[in-house]
Amino acid sequence: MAKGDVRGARLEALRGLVRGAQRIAVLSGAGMSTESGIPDFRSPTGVYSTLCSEEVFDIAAFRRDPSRFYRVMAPLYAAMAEARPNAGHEALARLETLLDKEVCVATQNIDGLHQAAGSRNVQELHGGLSTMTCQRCGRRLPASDFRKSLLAGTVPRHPGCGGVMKPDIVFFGESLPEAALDAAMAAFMGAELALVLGTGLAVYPAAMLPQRRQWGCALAIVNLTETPLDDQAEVVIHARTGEVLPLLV
Ligand code: CNA
Repeated sequence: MAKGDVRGARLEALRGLVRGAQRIAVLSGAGMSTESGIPDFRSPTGVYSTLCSEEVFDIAAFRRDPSRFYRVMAPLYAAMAEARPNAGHEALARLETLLDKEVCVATQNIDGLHQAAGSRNVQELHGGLSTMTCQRCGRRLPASDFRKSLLAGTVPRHPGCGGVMKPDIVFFGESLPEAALDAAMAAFMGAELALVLGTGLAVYPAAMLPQRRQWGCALAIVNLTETPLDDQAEVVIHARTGEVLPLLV
């Protein structure tokens, strides 16, 4: 759908799907937060074009040289520290608070903005940046304790044992948190509508969730660019989530 067509027939179709569904399972990605000032990975202005390659987010590379990860992450940490929920996050939360829908937001995002906007059932499939765990003693601490070091791009170390702190996010090569993945799968299984928001559906197993068409629910996609599931969806809108979602509530 062209940008100027956001208010057209496809929006009406999406409205109809949302209106008719009580249980909605959402898979969201980095595109949800670009309008909050956080770059995504794979867009032309995304992290992979401007900052680094995928390898920086590989767990083996992190263990070999955490300093590279923290150097690259400094501008992203700065962007996330400043970021506030945008109109898309807020509209999604209002599906629950205003329209009384049962919504599960399975997110690949690590920025905490769905929770900040008021979504109640958020499953962080790739963990979150708000806490960090020491790779030596295993203690978990709030990331805010290491703010100075994170913004400076230096390796944060545990104040007691001196071990390297790792953010509680899922690196390539690590497993997804089982409880979050199970809860997300259950939500998609029981949903009447699967809603894909701001993700290129290139990262597995998260991208698998809305593929489960045998679960029998309708599928709608709002993403700026094409996704591999576009031809399976009842409604596809190629536009910004911050523009489309407020028109639904
Ligand atoms: P991705 O592969 O970078 O895809 C993002 C998608 O969003 C692209 O298809 C864009 O076209 C689309 N997009 C960009 N802006 C908008 C917008 N305003 N409205 C609608 N669509 C838009 O990112 P994915 O989420 O698909 O990949 C998963 C990775 C990205 C996860 O491991 C995340 O942890 C990781 N990530 C997260 C954040 C964050 O937490 N905000 C930021 C950057 C990367």
